[in-house]
Amino acid sequence: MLTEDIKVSLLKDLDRIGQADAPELEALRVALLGKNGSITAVLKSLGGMAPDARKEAGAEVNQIKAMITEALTARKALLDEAALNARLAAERIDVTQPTRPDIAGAIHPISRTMEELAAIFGAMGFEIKEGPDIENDWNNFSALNIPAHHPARAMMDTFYLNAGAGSRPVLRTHTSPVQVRTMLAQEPPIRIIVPGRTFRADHDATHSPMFHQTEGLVIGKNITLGHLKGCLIDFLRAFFDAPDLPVRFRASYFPFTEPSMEVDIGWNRKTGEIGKGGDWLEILGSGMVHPNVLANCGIDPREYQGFAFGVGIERITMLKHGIADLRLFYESDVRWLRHYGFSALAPAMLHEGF
Ligand code: 2U9
Repeated sequence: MLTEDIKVSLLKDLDRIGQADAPELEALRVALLGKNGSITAVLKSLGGMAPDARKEAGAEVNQIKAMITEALTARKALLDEAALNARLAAERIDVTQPTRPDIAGAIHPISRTMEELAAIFGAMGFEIKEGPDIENDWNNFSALNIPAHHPARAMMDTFYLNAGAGSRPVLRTHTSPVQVRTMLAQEPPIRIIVPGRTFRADHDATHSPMFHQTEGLVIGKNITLGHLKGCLIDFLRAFFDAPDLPVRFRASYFPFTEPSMEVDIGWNRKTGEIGKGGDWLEILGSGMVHPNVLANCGIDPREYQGFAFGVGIERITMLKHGIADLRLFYESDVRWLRHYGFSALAPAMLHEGF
């Protein structure tokens, strides 16, 4: 049998539990049920009792332990609920407050153009893929039919990173490595666009060491130059919001496509107006994916073919919005951004036109 002293003390503790705040409650739990707690001590002391006394005392102490446990749990639930209610009251926000237009942010024109491309190509069934800025030599060059000493490597003014023996990581010079990764990872049909940051060691009014591209890749059976032309004409007319925009395809050379074509649009050289004026302006590069590139990426060129294209985001953004100097994009001048930026509340949506 438990001594009256112990019972009275435990019943007092029960009372204290009912009044405790959170830290006191935890202290009481430890003092009673913890490893060195008083109930734990009484339970341990049962071992030294005679069998009959142990049975009686055991029943009593277990009953008290159950009462204490229940009281601790109930008090904790009550305190938790009160704490939550206090937080909900304190953190209440007034959703009826008007917005503050003077400090509203704006979507950067580069982001806006990439969103517009996503909307246009999304409507044509393209998926959007992204990949790392730091690439290995194979993904950035070799897989794309640009071998070790090919002049295209020098042409691209590559930033090389220091690394251990054997490997030589690069800042990707185009987003093409993402297309390589995609072809290695999934079976055709493939229809993707790849927006992202790219890097070349070049810096003047029309070149930045960091710039943005969106490249596209379509791989399937019986994909032809006709698909390439239709797709790019539709893209350019939607992007420049000019249904009759003249588009011209001109033979060119890239190591990763064959045949390759540069794409020009009609404009007025004097006024900068796009769509009329009789002059031609080079706007993007494209071509049918070279069979070597398909084979390098695990796709049988006798079974599949496809087309690819690349567009410089800064360039088409400057043309569309009459931005004169590339460097303005990166100056983070909020006055400039307020003027050229776009509302976050009016995202790029194709059906409204851009
Ligand atoms: C794979 C196969 C083919 C991507 C292509 C171009 C043509 C092109 C330039 C446009 C302006 C780069 O930013 S820019 O200077 N790009 O002219 N890009 S075809 O061809 C690929 C890519 C990946 C696997």
